[in-house]
Amino acid sequence: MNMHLNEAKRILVANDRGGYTVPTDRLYPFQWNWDSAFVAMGFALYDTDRAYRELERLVEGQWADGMIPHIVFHQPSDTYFPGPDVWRTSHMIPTSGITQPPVFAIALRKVFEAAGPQARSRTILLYEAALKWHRWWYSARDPEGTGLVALLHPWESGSDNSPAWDIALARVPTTTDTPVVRRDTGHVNAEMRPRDEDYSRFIHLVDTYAACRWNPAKQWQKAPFKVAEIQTTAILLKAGEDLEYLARLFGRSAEADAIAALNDRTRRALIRQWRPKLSRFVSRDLISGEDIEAATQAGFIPLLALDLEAPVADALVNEMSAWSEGLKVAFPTTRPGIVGWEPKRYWRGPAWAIINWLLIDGLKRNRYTDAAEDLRRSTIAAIESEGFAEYFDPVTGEGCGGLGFSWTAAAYLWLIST
Ligand code: 9WN
Repeated sequence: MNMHLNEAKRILVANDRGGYTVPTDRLYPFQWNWDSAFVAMGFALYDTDRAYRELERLVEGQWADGMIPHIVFHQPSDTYFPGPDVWRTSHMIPTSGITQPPVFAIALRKVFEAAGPQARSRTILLYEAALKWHRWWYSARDPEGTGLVALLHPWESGSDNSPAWDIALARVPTTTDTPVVRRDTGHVNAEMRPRDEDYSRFIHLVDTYAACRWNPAKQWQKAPFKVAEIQTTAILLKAGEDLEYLARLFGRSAEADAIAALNDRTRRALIRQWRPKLSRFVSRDLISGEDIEAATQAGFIPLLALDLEAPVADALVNEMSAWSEGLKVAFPTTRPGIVGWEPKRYWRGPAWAIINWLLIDGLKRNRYTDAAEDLRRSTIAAIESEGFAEYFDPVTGEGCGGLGFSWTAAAYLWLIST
């Protein structure tokens, strides 16, 4: 018996708080949106009932307008900042006021495929929640119908302090109405975390949107940070494909056609973000109107949702191998060696098992099976030697951030079974 597999399952049990899984104890004591989607896919491999519970508990936080928030505060805890008092939202169960990458429908399809037809009615309820959320994405975050969805807060990307935000975030003032009382640096080394200045800007944005009473149209008007983002859009498109698949399976043909039309528009928009001179895709800063050229992992995530033409795919995959050369663990979230690259600081360089998960799926979709296999093996090796860390220093392989991490455990379960 693989002892790492037992350990992965043990972590998911230890982080269970009653049908939902916290990312890790103390550092993240609530339910996080995309963490739970990855965790549900992990559970789908051996306990489909628990996988459904994970998604159902997340949906308890869904707002009337369709948004599924990035944090659901099921129970109080004083080990995390910012808590519900900072968010000032009005949902019955306290939640944050922003969202996170929509991995949910990707997970739902996988969970349903594992559970089989007897889980149909349970799946339909979650399908409806996902459909409502996808509609929210397009109406609230792409009101002009471009096909690319925008983020109004770096936390919405899940890649909080990525160099991709450096220029756009620098415009956001560091003044806050709410005192910034960080708790994260009491749990992990401050050098692995975003800086104080980033936190002031993160909270300035929360204050700004709370003053809009979280109304999407007002936020869109007032937002000092607005990025049409390719990682999120690619995830939304892949999730949209899975949603369309479920809609057809459940005989919801009008809904399936509507989703397909949104997917088509997004597919065309995403392809337009390819930049041959960079050999990757780019996001757009909607305030300056400029491309965001920072060299981050997001530029490769469209592999997940697009069937690329051979010259584009070859260039993209060659660029990925150039970034990975000489590293102990791929894939780095920032290109090694460039200004701004910090191999231990959160989203500014480290490798993350869940990003690798998306990239492996994308490489396979585009038939780069050897590259996918290399990444799969190196991720497994990192976890087996360092444990279920939040992320890994790509140069030394060292496990960093929080330990006993749920999505790393879920990713491991998936990596060894695929
Ligand atoms: C803010 C829980 C979350 C992940 C994010 C990761 C980190 C939170 C934080 O932890 O973000 O949402 O406080 O740093 O960046 O991707 O979902 O694991």
